Amino acid sequence: MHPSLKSIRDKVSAGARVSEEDALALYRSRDIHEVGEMADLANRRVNGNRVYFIVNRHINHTNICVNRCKFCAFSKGKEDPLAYTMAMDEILARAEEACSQNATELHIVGGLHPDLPFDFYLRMLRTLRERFPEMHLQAFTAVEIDYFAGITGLPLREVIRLLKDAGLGSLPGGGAEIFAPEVRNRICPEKISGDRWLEVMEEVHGAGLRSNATMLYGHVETLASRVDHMRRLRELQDRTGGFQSFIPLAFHPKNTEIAKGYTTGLEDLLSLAVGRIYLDNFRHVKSFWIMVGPKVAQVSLHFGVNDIDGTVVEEKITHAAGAQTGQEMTVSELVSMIRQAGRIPVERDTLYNVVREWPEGEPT
Ligand code: V47
Ligand code: SF4
Repeated sequence: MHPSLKSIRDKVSAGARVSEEDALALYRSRDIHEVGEMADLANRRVNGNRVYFIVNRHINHTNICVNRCKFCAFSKGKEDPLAYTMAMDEILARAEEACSQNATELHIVGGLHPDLPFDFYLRMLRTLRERFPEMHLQAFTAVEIDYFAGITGLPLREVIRLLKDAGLGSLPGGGAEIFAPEVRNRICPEKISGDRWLEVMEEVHGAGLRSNATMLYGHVETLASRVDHMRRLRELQDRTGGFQSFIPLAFHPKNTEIAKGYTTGLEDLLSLAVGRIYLDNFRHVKSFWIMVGPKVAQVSLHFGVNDIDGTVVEEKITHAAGAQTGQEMTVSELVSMIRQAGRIPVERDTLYNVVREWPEGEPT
């Protein structure tokens, strides 16, 4: 073992917090076995052998966006022939299909549309809640919430209150990217700052809503900027406790303005494992199989991950940027993938209540 890893290992074994220097040393070591074992230990201490998944459906209601993030192949200008905005009927049809497949969550995110009024989003939530009262609505990134405040002139707190009253259940973790300004200004100069993303999340948590947190890696960021990103997440989580899961997102370069290759399996596993070790106040670390692929997602269950998202069904953001994965995973595929990894599959709802558990030996 690399000598600098020994003291980190001792901290992890003792359940003590690791420092930013430690996180950097873990990344730099590239010692996937050692880092993976530490992450596995940290994960199993809180989650045992259980691995969660969710039956959900993603809905990306529009790809029209006033921002032009350089890593984004999904967004289009209003006049682009590939631009689309779903009518309420199209959204409802997707929700209907999700309901018939026993989904418990709709995951709704879209671009920052120049013309849609705030009322469109409130109506969307209300209509979905009326028609599908059992379905949890996880919708709108912190970036979209900030945009709603901008177009209405309302304070953040009021925007969140109105969305919550209309049926918003929680927030996904998108839009975080990398907080450090020197990276953020290169990859998404028009996007809200990292500070503002964190401010929105603090307000969201203050309103009693939970959220996730992501980190986009594999573009122009440095390892130090990844650690800085996680430090800010850990600090906010210490204050609010409102984050449910950490999801590192692997950058996909196709059709984007960032000339980079795809991330490797080793980078993907290391990002998940270091996230688990450093973010000791996040209970859940999630592999988004759409981005890392089902094979790495499965192996990651031995590298600190305790959650695989999800059935998904339709995914446009990563597929616009060259993802080679499918867009849907069935429950039995998820269950057997988790089982083959020697773990106990648990279907969860958005807030990690157990929907169904597959004890060892029970057929799917
Ligand atoms: O914010 C955009 C990322 C995010 C690319 O909270 C890209 O449970 C890779 O946040 N290559 C949206 N990533 C998706 C997201 C998400 C996904 C799954 C689960 C959850 C959750 C959240 O996708 C964006 C951005 O960071 N993204 N373009 C790209 N070319
Ligand atoms: Fe718009 Fe989000 Fe794409 Fe940025 S990542 S261009 S904010 S849709």
